[in-house]
Amino acid sequence: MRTQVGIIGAGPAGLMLAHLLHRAGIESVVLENRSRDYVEKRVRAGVLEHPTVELLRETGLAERLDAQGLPHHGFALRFDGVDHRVALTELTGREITVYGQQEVVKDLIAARLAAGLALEFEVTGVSVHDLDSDRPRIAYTDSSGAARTLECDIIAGCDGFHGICRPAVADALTVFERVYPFAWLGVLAQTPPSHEELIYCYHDRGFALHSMRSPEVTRLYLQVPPDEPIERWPDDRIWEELGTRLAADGFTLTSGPIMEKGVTPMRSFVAEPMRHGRLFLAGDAAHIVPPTGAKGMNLAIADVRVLAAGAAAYFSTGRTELLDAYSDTCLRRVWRAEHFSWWMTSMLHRDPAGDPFDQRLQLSQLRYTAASRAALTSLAENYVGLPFDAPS
Ligand code: RFL
Ligand code: PHB
Repeated sequence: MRTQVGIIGAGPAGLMLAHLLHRAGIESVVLENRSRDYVEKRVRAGVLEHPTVELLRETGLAERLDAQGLPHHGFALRFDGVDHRVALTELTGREITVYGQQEVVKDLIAARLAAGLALEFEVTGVSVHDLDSDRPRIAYTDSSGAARTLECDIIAGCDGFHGICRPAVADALTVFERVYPFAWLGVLAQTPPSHEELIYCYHDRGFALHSMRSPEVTRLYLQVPPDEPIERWPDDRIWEELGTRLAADGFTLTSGPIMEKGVTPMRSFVAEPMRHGRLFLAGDAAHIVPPTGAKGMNLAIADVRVLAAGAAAYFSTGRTELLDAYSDTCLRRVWRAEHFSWWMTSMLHRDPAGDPFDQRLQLSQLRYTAASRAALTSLAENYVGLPFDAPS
């Protein structure tokens, strides 16, 4: 079997890359080790940056997004029980859209299958070979148990943080990493949001976040210790803790049945360069941000936009300049998002070591951010997403 671009992973990065390549007339095969049902139900990100939404619109993927996505023009920073609004649209002229990552994934899968293009689920034993040659190969076993080899011009490693692509070239990469002394417990609840906007809340007992998926479904997070067993958090305890941390004058938290809950570790991670030979890493395969800045999925989409443009230039003219610049181009945006996510995380979470000096710095930063139009504008322009081609 042969294709131009072999794509490993059907998350936002792999599926969006396949979509952009198809629009540029480039053939690809997407290989995913999970089932379609699993990938479509995996609850993750919920905030789309302005440039992400524009790209989905420009490439014909926004029909459901425009009908069901929730445009947000601001969010609240809550501390000392008081809200300080970050007026995103007033400050930047742009907005974010709340639309679940799995909805984006569903839209991308539907578009790919409707066009009759190659997307294989439940493959196993994926490995990459001959990355330094001009005929790199992917070996795998398909869902019927047959051993396959896919010969490619380029391989895209879009297989997330726990995939096989980055480890396959680990010797050639430099890794930058920070692990935080806390995690997020996330819940999805069948209950209307308690506030029309997101609330990022700093509290003595730890960070809390009020978000949503629809007018009927609320998404909430609590800072918890790393590796916290979920069994320690029966639903009643979750609602009680959320109620305590999110308490504010005139605010009532509406509870309801919890449909899903899980604990996510927090990490900052970048592997450089994002390319080795004919293997290009994109999305979480190359970098991770803590979720506080809502950047992970948006970065994955930004990477594959750069990769698709490079591939289009290469396949139409044989020129490699854009592909050669892929890693440097992506890393500029990646490090901006790394800084922003680290900054939001550091400002809003309670360090379990509880250093009083750090806590006073945090409160000072929160007060200054909430009171200064310059600081608010900086936060807002990073949050809504810097333009793809902005210098950074
Ligand atoms: P994904 O989504 O992990 O997709 C990788 C795909 O590769 C498959 N795979 C393999 N396939 C074949 N062979 C193998 N050997 C394979 N190994 C793995 C996997 O099954 C999977 O389908 O990576 P991608 O595409 O780079 O997308 C990245 C995003 O998923 C991620 O950055 C975001 O979810 C992060 N994130 C958020 N991002 C945002 O932009 N906004 C948010 O509000 C936001 N909130 C979050 C988040 C992530 C969270 N968790 C659970 C990690 C909130 C949370 C709680
Ligand atoms: C979410 O709705 O899942 C969400 C929102 C904002 C974040 C992270 C996650 O910063």
